[in-house]
Amino acid sequence: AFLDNILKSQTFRDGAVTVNWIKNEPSLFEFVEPRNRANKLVDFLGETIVNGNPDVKKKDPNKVFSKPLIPSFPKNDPYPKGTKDLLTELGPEKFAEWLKGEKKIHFTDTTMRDAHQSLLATRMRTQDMMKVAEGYAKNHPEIFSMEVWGGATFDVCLRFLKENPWERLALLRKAMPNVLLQMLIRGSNGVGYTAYPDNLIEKFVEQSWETGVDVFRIFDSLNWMKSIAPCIDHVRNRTQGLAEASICYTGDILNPAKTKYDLKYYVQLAKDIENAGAHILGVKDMAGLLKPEAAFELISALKSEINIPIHLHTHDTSSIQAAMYLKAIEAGVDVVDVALGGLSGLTSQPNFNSIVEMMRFNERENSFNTDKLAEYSNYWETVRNYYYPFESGLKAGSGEVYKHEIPGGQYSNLKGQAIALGLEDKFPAITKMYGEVNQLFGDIVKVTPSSKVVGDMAQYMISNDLTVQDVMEKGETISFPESVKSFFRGDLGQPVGGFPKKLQKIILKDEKPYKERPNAHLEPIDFDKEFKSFKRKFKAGMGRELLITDFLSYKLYPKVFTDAYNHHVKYGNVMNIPTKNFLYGMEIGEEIMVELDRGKNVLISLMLIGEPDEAGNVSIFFKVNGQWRNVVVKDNS
Ligand code: 3PY
Ligand code: ZN
Repeated sequence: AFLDNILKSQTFRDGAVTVNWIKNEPSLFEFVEPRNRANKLVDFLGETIVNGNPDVKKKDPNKVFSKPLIPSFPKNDPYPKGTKDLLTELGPEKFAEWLKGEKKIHFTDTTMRDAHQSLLATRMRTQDMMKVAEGYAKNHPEIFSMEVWGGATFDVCLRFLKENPWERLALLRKAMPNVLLQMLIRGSNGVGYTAYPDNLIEKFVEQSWETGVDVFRIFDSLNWMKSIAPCIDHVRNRTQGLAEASICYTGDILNPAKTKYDLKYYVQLAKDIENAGAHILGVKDMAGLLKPEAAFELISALKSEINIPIHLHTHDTSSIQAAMYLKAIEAGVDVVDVALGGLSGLTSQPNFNSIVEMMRFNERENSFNTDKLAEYSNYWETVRNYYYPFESGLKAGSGEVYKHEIPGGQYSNLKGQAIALGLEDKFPAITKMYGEVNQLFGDIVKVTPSSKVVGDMAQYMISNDLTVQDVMEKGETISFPESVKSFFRGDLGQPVGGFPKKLQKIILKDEKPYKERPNAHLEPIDFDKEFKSFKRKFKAGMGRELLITDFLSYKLYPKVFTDAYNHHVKYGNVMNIPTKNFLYGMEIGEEIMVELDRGKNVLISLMLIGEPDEAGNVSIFFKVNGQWRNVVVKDNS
């Protein structure tokens, strides 16, 4: 269209072209095309080229990327049978029995959820997963499950990646129809940081199943059965999936001085979980505190006391968790969580590739094609480069984790925050304070969202130069962080052994705490009425009908959803822009292909970038499917 305008221009035809001609003839830039989806993408790219992606705080101009190699797979072959087929055939009860009867050790691959949540601040984009999803499911149908959803991914998808988490799930389901897909759900807190009405969680579970989740790993951040049990019911009543309810492991059962969370405590909790109807027991070692010998004792005791299969999760923050798995496997655990090499280790899960090798010739060996697994590990290692701004900077495992007990996902976040704030030297002080705050709070279970409360308090105390003694002695004069007040009010439920009374009074001042389920204070959602008004409020902007899943996103994260919606109205669906360009814009001469719709691609090349004018506006020239397109972006620097 730009070239057409040039050819049509009288000035051009008269041969009166001067250096300023292009600048002085705005009609050259008037294109007749409607503002279609391709144009919106170009607007997004223009904005990113000039002002950067707002989520990328520090860009390395010298960074070079290599192209990830996608492992080959038998494209035209049907999917080999996997665990999803077995679940469909047997139903959840019989499936759990089958699993319990299996001799070989089974593996859950967390690469697409917890691994990048714990190493790359959850920023992995759908596109990078989709490039390998079908091939992985065809090459490795022996996998027990793929953890692909829930935890922090829901929030981050919408907030930072401007993707629809439900779309991610649906796409992965389609690409991996033969193996179980797994999610992490925080009991009554859903995929959020606070309790939601029961009927919202129920609808969320139902829609997650409808869209593709098979295994629901349910936990509560205080191990509170009153938050876990209703969620088990939702899975049993609304889905044909598996309720994997979890105990969150903290402390050290081998330490006789630590009596709060001892073996008896965990066995009782496991029994409560089994009695509440769970199909599988999860043991969620979110901070990687479970030591090898302790794992042997714990798993042995659980195996003899309960009848459902056991699925073990850990983080390799200490760097010795492969040893722990070996002992747990010896004691009879049924499934362990691992991440592909390139995204494993440190605050992520132990290395899948190596654990498979560790088990070779063991009586519980589960053999995988390790050459293929290595290709996938290499793929993720290369893809990981694109996400370098989100790396935590952690270089080695840490034995300190047994002191501060910070969960894997939170550890890398706190470290990243400290570096970003120039407080790297204060990081040891923050982690130490985290441990002290935990004791001050009565030694609580720490996992999202209770871990966030402890982290908020520790950071608050370090930045305000407060000691535990200051809090206890001068607490009336301190205005505590909102999350801390909310926790002591009872909004996250009741901790094991209750709240420390004196501290609770100091923090809440005149406010009254409560002991019922937080949901008792929340109005149920009137779906008919509210969904209708939601559709009126957000009509027309998505270019498609609004769905109940959109409504759920909105109810869980109203502001985040609204921002993502506005982004969508302005820029369209940015999910298919290649990650390099989504995060860093384009270089002159670069040509990219973006899928608009299934099979409908648009070819975008960046031709030139003008100098900013006096008002700071920059003209950027693209070719979109061979047609010139110009966007003007205000440089905000
Ligand atoms: C989450 O809740 O996101 C977690 O990964 C907890 O470990
Ligand atoms: Zn985890």
